[in-house]
Order: sequence, then structure tokens, then C-alpha cells
Amino acid sequence: MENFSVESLFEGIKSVDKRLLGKAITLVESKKAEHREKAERLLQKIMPLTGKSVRVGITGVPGVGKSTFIENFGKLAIAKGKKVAVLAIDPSSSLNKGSILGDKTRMEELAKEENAFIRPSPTSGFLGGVANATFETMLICEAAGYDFILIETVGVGQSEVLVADITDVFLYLNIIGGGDELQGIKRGIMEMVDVIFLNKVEEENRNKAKLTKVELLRALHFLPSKEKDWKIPVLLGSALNNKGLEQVYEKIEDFIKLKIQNETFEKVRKAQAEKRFDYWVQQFILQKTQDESATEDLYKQHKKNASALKSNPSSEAKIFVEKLLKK
Ligand SMILES: Nc1nc2c(ncn2[C@@H]2O[C@H](COP(=O)(O)OP(=O)(O)O)[C@@H](O)[C@H]2O)c(=O)[nH]1
Ligand SMILES: [Mg+2]
Repeated sequence: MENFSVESLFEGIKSVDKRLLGKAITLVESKKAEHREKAERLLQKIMPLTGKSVRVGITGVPGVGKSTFIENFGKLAIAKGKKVAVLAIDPSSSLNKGSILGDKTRMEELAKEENAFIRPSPTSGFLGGVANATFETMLICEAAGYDFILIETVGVGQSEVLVADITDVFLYLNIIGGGDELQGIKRGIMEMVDVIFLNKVEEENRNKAKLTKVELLRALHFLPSKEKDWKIPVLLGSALNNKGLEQVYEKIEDFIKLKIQNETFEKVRKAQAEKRFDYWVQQFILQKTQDESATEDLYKQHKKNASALKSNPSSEAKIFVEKLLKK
């Protein structure tokens, strides 16, 4: 990584220099100790400039139209005078270097907009969970003045949980179809959802879409409500043909207003920051286990004891961590 000073990255963020924005994000994504030290200084510096965006998580099975939706929704928001940052979480990238986000992730039309910024957010399978710097990347985008942070996640693995833990509103894109197809929606996801958009609704399938909507509303009826006085709306439309996006925009606005009124907006963000703190405690402890040459041997030794299948893994881990923390 080229050597940019914290000061120059900070100035770059404030002046929305997209190249420097990219460099700042690369810095906070790095797990190297010397990068981390700079990353922390940069993140502390931008803190006063953060927190003012609407953070939207967008999920749904691959192919449902998330990227198409984000591209056109982003353009709609820009037409309203907003600035839009798009982060795409791709859990597959670390496994096979391939992407399951698909071609549309490039969002070529949106990418041409002066007031848009698009960035993939790679994950690595760390600690059995999904590790990534999407939260910190989001803070950088906020400091640069983006009003909307749209986070696309593939509807697989733990990526939705990760996104629900860092956003204000959770949008679920669904395809038309009843019965078995609806069963396909993981219950866990339904409990995180704030707004549902039935995509690819065109003239010929409008009636079927209305049936799906009824079924979805029925399923939602049995879920405890996440936000007081909020009935999860099921909206119909076509991301490709720009239909129904305005309604989604309005619902997001309504939802944020309600959360502010209910005083849950800030409360949730505070709880999210606490979770993020815990996440980093784990990351830094893990890093300590692997970075320092002295502890690395210790780490390898206890891991080897576990892999010999004679000693219990959790006991080995506990002994190791206790030794580590005493150091
Ligand atoms: N007919 C139709 N096709 C759509 C619509 N939205 C997206 N698509 C198409 O569905 C495919 C998958 O879209 P994409 O945005 O990449 O889905 P993602 O995997 O959820 O991000 C692409 O070929 C899109 O052009 C829509 O509203 N109507
Ligand atoms: Mg996509």
C-alpha cells in the first residue's frame, strides 16, 4: 500500500476525492498491525463527521434484482439531491476468489454519477463469523458526506446478520411465488426485515404478485413487531423498469422518522456500536495470537494439541488465552 499520511487521507475524505476515499477504505480493511495503527487514528479523526447518513441494508436471494434495484434507487436518490454510497458485501470472494454478486455489481450507470460511490466490501471467514470492515467503510463514506449508504448482501450465509447489525433499515427483495417459495425465506431474515419489495412485477404477473403479497402479509402477521407502530410494508414493483422505487424511498423515510420519534434510532445505533466494540475486542485478541512471534509458537503448540484429537479444543484454547493475557 502506498504511504499516505493520515492527514492527507483525512483531507481526501473531506474533499470527496474518490481516489483517496478508496485508499482510506483499503487502509481500514487491512489487518496488518502498522496499518491498523494508522486506521485507528484516521477513524478517530473522522468520528465527528459521521453518523448523519441513512444506512440501508438490502438483501434477497442471488438474481432477485438487488444490484439493479440499487442502481436505479441510487439514481432516484441522486435526482433528489442526495449523495449515495454503495457497499457490496461478497462473502464468496475470500473462499474462491470468484464473486456471486454477479456482473450487475459494477452498476455502471450509477458509477458514472458524480454523487455516487461504489465499493465492494470483501469478507474473510474469521473467527467462524463474517469478518469485514463494512462498518468502518461506512463511517468513511459518511464523513465524506454521503447521505445514503446502501449495503448489498447476497442472501446467503451470515452476511444478513452482519448487515442488520450495522444498518438503520433492512430491505428485503423477494420474487413472486407462493407456498413453497415463500417457505424458502429464512425465518431469521423475516425477523430482521423492515420493508419488503416484491421485484420483477410486470403486467403479466401482477395478479400473481398480489397473491404473493397477501401470503407475505399473512406470514408477517404472526411475527412480533420489531418497531412499535410499524407494519412491515410489502411493495410491488420493477427495479429494472423503475417502478415502485419512489414508494420504497418514502417508506424508508417514514421508517426513519418513526424510529426517531420512538427514540429507537439512536438507541439501536448505540447498541450496534457496542456490538462493534465486542467484535474488535475479539479481532484484536485474535490478532495478538498470531502477530507476535513469541505468542505464535504458543498458539501453534496449543492448536497442535487440539488437532492431535487427544486434548479438548476448548480447554486448549482457554489455557492458551490465559497464558496470552498474562503476557
Ligand atoms: N424482468 C425484470 N428483470 C429484472 C428486474 N430487476 C432485475 N432484473 C434482472 O434480473 C437479473 C439479476 O439482477 P441483479 O440485479 O444482478 O440481481 P442480484 O443478484 O439480486 O443483485 C438481471 O438480469 C436483471 O436485469 C425487474 O424488475 N424485471
Ligand atoms: Mg447483485
